[in-house]
Amino acid sequence: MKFTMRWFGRSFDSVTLAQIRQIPGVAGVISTLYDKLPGEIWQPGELRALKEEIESAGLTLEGIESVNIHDAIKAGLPERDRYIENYIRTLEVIGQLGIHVVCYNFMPVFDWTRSDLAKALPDGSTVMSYDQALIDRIDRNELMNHMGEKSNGYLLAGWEPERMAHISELFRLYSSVDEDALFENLCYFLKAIMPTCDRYDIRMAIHPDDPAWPVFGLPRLAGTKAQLLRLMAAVDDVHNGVTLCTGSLGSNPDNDIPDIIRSLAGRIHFAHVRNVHHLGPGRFDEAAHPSSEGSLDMYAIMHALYRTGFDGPVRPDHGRAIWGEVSMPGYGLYDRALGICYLNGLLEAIEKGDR
Ligand code: DNO
Repeated sequence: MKFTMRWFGRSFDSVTLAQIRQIPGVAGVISTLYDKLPGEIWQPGELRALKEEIESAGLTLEGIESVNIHDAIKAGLPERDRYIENYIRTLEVIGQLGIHVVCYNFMPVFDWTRSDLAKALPDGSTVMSYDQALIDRIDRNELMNHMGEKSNGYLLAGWEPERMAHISELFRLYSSVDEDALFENLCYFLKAIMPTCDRYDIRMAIHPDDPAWPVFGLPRLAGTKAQLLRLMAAVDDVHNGVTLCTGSLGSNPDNDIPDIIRSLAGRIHFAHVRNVHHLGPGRFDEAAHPSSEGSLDMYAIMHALYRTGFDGPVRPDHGRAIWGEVSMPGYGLYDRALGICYLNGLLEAIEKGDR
């Protein structure tokens, strides 16, 4: 597996490529054209410039997170074919530049959701946190303002202000879309893009729902082993795969992550490896990466990835805010760098123990 860091681009990230280059064991980044709206066609020159900037810093571009999907595709509107066509154009640009992993999600209205982006812990660090009871008290139309309050002024991934300005319309759009309809819309989309993915060997990697249960009554289709296996079987092409996000799947204590990894062997194309601390039903804090700091067994997770022959990019995910760092919530340098060194150490121990 290849250790990477997510990087949002020089205009959006508080972390620099030069800093990432100095993290031991990290040779690549996962990036995107962060200001593209869902549905826009990416231009070759823009992506080439991003790739060259990364390479001239001595790193490689190992994958795209994300190419976001237009709501017309998710909701199955008549104009979806036009947006699928645009998505295919973008995949061609990605494929022609030799990039082989694309992460995306199929969550209606919002990408990931949290009730607090900076919950203070006794040690003075802050973490992102989720409490269903708090979410239930927030007017769904106000969620953007709520999330914005502790965003440190950064643009949050998947919370495009342009889309959120029309949040009531978005909720209306999905009012007649249940889980089965959403699933059909996803399969329709995947079947349409598979020939392009096959041609360029682009491995699509759906990001699990975060949290891994329905929020605001919106349907969810990627939060359990059964849902992910159903999707793999429905479009049975290796290019239809999964981003194994341990924090998102792990938000639900019923999900056995090492078992999910084994069940999806060969279809995991990207891994986000982070820890969560379960606080009770519908409640969790994000945690520092080591097993001792949260509820997940990180050794068992890395062991399952190793044993199933996973050879894609892996990255640490949401870190705590520590040592006074101010960044996009979850995406500071310090705690993610600690996290990836720990994951690398686990892997070394697993590999050597296996000899
Ligand atoms: C949040 C991320 C998500 C993820 C998307 C993938 O920090 O994990 O925004 O990138 O769901 O499309």
